[in-house]
Amino acid sequence: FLLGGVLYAQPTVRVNNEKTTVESLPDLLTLKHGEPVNSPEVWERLKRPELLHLFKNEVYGMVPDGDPIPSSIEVIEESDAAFNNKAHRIQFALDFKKGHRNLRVHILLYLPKDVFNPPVFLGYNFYGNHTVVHDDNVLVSDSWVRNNETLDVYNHKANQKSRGKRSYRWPVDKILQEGFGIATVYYGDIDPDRNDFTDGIHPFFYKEGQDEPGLNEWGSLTAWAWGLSRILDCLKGYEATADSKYILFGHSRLGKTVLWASALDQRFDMVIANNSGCGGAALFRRKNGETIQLINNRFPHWFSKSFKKYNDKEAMLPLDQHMLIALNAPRPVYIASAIKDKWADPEGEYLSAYYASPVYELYNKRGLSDRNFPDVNKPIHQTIGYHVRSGKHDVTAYDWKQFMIFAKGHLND
Ligand code: GTR
Repeated sequence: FLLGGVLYAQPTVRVNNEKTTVESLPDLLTLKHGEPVNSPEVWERLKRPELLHLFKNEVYGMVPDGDPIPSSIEVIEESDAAFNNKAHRIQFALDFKKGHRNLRVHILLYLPKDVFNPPVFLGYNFYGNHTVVHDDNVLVSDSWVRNNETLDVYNHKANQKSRGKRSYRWPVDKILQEGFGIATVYYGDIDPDRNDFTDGIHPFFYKEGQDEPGLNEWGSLTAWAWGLSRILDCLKGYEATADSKYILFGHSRLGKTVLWASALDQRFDMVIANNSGCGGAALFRRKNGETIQLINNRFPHWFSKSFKKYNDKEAMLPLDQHMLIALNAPRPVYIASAIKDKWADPEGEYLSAYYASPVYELYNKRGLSDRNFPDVNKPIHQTIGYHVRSGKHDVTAYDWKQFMIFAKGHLND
């Protein structure tokens, strides 16, 4: 079909070489009663809420209604001598309180010294803020952590030994040199990544007698997404970052999280999802690599309970992940894949971004215009950006180089 002068291939997806099935993707530019979505106004007023409702009810689950959870924010450590005197380091404690419950979230923020209100990359990390940098002043979280021999994590407790062990994924020095700030939080501070709904943020929202989320209430992905918005509240309330642009970044399960977080909260200016795969950028209907059934069985706590009814029933879904990407329009979104990361279905990640493009066209922004999967290490930097790099599931220097080029190129979009 033709839209804004660009020819889009029919939204059909072919999968699995031999036993190829072809199923139609639900159409982004048709309302549920059949009327066309032909302007940003109709998209925003009608289609966007319709899709948000579906993702909340059928996939990730919604945040329960109720009064806001009382919280407080405090700077508990800061220095202007970080990174050889080139950066400010600020550590916040964001505390949630209800009855005798208390949840402490540590936010680590670095800002380049010579830039006021710089654009800030914001992303969760997997093993604690202290693993991200070689900086002895970074506080170690008390939250439950997944055991990991290479990171010296045993008994689910973070400790000094893993300082800097994930720094290869976080080129903080380079990010600061390029004029960006960077904020990171251990995702388990918001909700430990295990199938247990008695810990983390969920219990703060329980009604009397409730001890787990209801059918269409939030799993961990929505909890982490919600957490990013609370972290944003905090950074926006801090003078040195109050007017910053925010670029959400997440890898893998945290790539899924950031796409959903920025769909929910349009205050995020840009989003980068790295190797986000099933439940992130990849189209469910391709059933290539990780599938709904596989992900729900291995990680029963990530999505809402209502999502389980789609196990091995992808065709029944009233949505697919091109719609999640489109919920970010017209803000810049970057999808990154790795060619050996078959589990995340690189081509499914690309096609999802491609099929989200018509919504960007409504705003006269350029999405992806070629249905063919691009060559390896040939990035595309339109308002929807994409690359598939060589190598495996990971975050590399190549990825960050592209993210920074993309972010700089689109800061004033
Ligand atoms: C895998 C999971 C993926 C991805 C990844 C990660 O085990 O199947 O969906 O989220 O973990 O987060 O590292």
